[in-house]
Amino acid sequence: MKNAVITGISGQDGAYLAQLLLEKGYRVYGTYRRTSSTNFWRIEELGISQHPNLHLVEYDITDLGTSIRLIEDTHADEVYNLAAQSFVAVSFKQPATTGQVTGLGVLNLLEAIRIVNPKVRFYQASTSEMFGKVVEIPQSETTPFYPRSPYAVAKLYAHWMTVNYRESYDIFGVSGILFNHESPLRGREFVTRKITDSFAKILLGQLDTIELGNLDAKRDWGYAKEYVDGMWRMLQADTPSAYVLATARTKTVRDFASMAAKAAGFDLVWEGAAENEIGIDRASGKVLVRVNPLYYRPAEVDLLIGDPTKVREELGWEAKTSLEQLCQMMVEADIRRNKTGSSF
Ligand code: NDP
Ligand code: GDR
Repeated sequence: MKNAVITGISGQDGAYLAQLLLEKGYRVYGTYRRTSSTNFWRIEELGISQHPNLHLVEYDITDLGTSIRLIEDTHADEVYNLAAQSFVAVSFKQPATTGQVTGLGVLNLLEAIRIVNPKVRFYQASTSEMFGKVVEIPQSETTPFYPRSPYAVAKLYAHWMTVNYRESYDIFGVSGILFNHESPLRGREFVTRKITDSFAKILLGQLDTIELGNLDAKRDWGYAKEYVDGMWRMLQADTPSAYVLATARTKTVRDFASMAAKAAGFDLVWEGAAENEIGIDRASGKVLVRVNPLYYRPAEVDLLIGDPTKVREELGWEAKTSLEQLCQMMVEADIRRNKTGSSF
């Protein structure tokens, strides 16, 4: 039985990856942070929180000693590093914390692997945010990086550290450059889930209007459950490398809002421009979406669209779920949860 460590099991990807690895017969050590109240709703919703092969381990990635003990105590074969301060907007408000967790934290794990067992296979959750400002379309493994937030800069440090530990110490370190991936388990602060949760609430009469920021940002959105399979495939490859996971399709935030509105039974018409733009329901004439510049970022990533050719050709991975299907799935889950008051 192989031992896998997943840092950040309380997050979206951690929950789906744990489910996948348990299905594959792994013993899984999932790390969580000590907090004043527990945060296991995702693994509970997936029905794996009591699985006999799932072990929850208290851990903070900013602590080197704990990182060393984590690798020692778990006898890890594979480590999937998903832990991060992952919200771009917050990284502008807490740049130093983001740097310590999302950037330097990864060095702690790499050092722990180097010291305890350099044979451990290591997955680093890199991100399309590292491409940042548009330099090339679509973005692939060879596109130059131009990070546009403290989060993206921290991730780039971690990305290059993973490369450096591979080249310096022969550690099997891979970086998955994953484009945005969403699901009913997405955190509510991210724009897709904010939108699907809000439309569910509007439908149920619990909310009047959604306030959003930049509606023109374009993202390549895929389904998180499929992306964690890509992570696993990267660690089973013959040689370590970096791979882009993406759908090769891009849509604006406005498009996603229209799609989610439709899934909730509304038909949005857009009026006005920039910070005065509103989305009106055609049937009722009510304003359901309003732009609030409060949600604008100091620097924005305007357009992301990935080229997943390498991962398809080398590892046989491709995105299957369409954005329409994903959006429908998220809206339905949020209607169900808000009906019973069990939305997280
Ligand atoms: P989430 O924000 O949902 O999960 C992040 C996880 O990291 C949580 O379990 C969180 O714990 C944990 N964490 C935060 N700080 C620390 C710390 N100091 N020590 C240990 N653990 C910590 O992110 P996702 O699941 O969406 O993403 C997983 C990873 O992939 C992240 O690294 C993210 O940056 C990256 N990524 C995500 C993409 C996406 O579209 N989802 C795309 C590309 C990369 P807690 O619950 O206690 O906060
Ligand atoms: P992102 O995701 O920054 O791409 O990072 P997010 O959903 O936060 O933003 C996507 C785009 O939507 C615009 N936007 C808003 N965003 C939020 N959160 N709230 C709003 O009200 C709003 N209105 C418009 C943003 O400006 C942005 O352009 C996610 C995270 O999961 C990262 O950890 C990961 O690395 C990248 O995806 C790939």
